Amino acid sequence: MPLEQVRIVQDGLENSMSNTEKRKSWAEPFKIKMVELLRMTTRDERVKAIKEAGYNTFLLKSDDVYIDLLTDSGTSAMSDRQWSGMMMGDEAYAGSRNFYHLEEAVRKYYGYKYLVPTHQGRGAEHIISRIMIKKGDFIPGNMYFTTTRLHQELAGGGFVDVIVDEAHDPTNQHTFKGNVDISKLDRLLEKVGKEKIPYLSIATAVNMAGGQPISLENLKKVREWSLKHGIPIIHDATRVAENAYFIKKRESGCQDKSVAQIVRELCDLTDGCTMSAKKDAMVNIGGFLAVNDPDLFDQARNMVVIYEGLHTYGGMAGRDMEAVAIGLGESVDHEHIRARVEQVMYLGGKLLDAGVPIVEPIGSHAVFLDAKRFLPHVPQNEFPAQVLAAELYVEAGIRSMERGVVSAGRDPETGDHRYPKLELVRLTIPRRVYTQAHMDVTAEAVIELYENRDRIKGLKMVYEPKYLRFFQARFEPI
Ligand code: P61
Repeated sequence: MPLEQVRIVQDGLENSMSNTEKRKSWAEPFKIKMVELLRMTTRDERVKAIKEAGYNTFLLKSDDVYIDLLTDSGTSAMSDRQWSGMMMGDEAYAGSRNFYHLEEAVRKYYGYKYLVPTHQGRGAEHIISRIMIKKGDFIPGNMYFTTTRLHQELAGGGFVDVIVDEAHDPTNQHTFKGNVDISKLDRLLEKVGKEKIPYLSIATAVNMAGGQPISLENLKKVREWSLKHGIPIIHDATRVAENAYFIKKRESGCQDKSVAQIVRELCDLTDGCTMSAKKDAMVNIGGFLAVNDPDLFDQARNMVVIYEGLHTYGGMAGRDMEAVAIGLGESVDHEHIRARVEQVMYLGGKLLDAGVPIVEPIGSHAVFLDAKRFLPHVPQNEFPAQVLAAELYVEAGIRSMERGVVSAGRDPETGDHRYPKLELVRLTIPRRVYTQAHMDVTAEAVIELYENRDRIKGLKMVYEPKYLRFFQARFEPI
C-alpha cells in the first residue's frame, strides 16, 4: 500500500470510536499474520542460566526466556503498516523524506513545533540536560527515572522528587498517583530560587511509580505554576497515550474526548518533550526531542550532530523514522490503547484476586509486584525485588525486572545505597505481542511462587558497575 494511502487508513483509525465500547469484553483490534516461536526450558536449565547471569535478569540470554516481561521498550510488535513504512526508508544522509514525515506526525499528534531525532529516549535526555542544566541546578520531577536522573546529574544538576506522597505507597488507591504536589514545588522554589530551576521534568504514565497517570487537572496547575515563575516544562512523553487513556476513563469531564485529543491537550501544557519511541510508538528503536522554542531548537539541533547524527536522522535510519511516524498515529487509536491497557489490567486483576501484593491501582504498561510485602522476611539490603525476579525466572521461565534498591543506585554525594520506598518487580507487557493465555500462565506462576515464598532467601551484590548498575550488577545467594 503506498504510504499516502497508509496515512489515510491511519487517519480513519485514529478517529474510530468503538461501537463495542459499552460491552464489558474487549478484544485486540488486530489479527496475527506472523509468529515468533518460543522456546521452553527445563528448571535445571534455568537454574544454570540464572546463576551464569549473576541472578540478574538483564544478563540472561533471551533464548533462555519463555515469556519475556523484562520491558515494553522496543519489544512491541509493529503493524503491517509500520513494516510497509520500513520499506519506504529514504536513507539519504541529509534531508530524508522520512524525517519530514516524522516531523509532520509529531506536530499533528503532539503539537510540538521543532523536532530533533535521537537514537532513543536517553539520547534526547542527554541533549536537553546538557543544554538546559548548569552545575548546582535542581530539576524537580514527578518521580525519578533512571536514565533521566543520571543525565541530569551528569550535567551537574540534582533531581528533586515533587510527586504526591501517595505515589510512594503501593497500597494507596489514589487514581492519579503521577500528580505533582505543588506545595513541594513552592518549597523548592523558596529554598533555591528560580535561577537554579532550569525546567520541570514531568512524565506522563510515571514508570517508577508503577505506570501511574498524571491528571489533566493537575498538569494544568503545574502549567500555571510554570508560567507564573517562568520555568518551562519538559515532558517525558514516552507513554503519553497510556496516560491519556486513564484520563479518559477516570477524569471527570474527559469521557467524551478521544485519546488523541487528550494527548494533544497534555502536550500543549508543556514546552517540549523527550520521547523514547520504543514504547507508545511501538518501534524497535528510535526517539526524539521536540520543542517549541526556536532558540532551544537551534542549540539542540547543533548538539545532536556531535552525539547522535545529523539533525535529520539523529541516530535513526530513515526507515526507523517512518515506522515511528506511523506508530505515533497508531498509539492514539482508541481500540489499540484500550486493548493494550486492559490486557495489563487483566493480569493485575488475576493477581489481586489471588491476594498477591501488587502496586495499586494497576498501571498502564506493567503489573508491579510489591517485593516488600511479597518477601517480608528479606530485608531491603538483601535485594528482595532482585531475588524475586530471579526466582520467577527459575520457576516459570518468565523474565521480569527489578525496580527497587538496585535500580535506585547510590547517592552521588554520600555513596550510600538509596533505599526507595517502592521495592518492586515489574512484569512489563509488550504491546501486541502476548495473548491472554500468556497472561494466565504468568498469573498462575506468580501465584504459585507467592504460595512458596517462605523458602526464598536474599542476595548479596558481588559486582557493581558505576552507572545504571542494575543493568550489569551481579549477585550471589547469601
Ligand atoms: C523501560 F531498566 N524505559 O521502561 P530509552 N523515560 C522513560 C522510560 O521508560 C525510558 C526512558 C525515558 C525502559 C528501558 C530502560 O532503568 C532502565 O529509549 C519514562 O530506553 O533510552 C525507558 O528511553 C529512556 C529500562 C531504561 C531500564 C532504563 O524498560
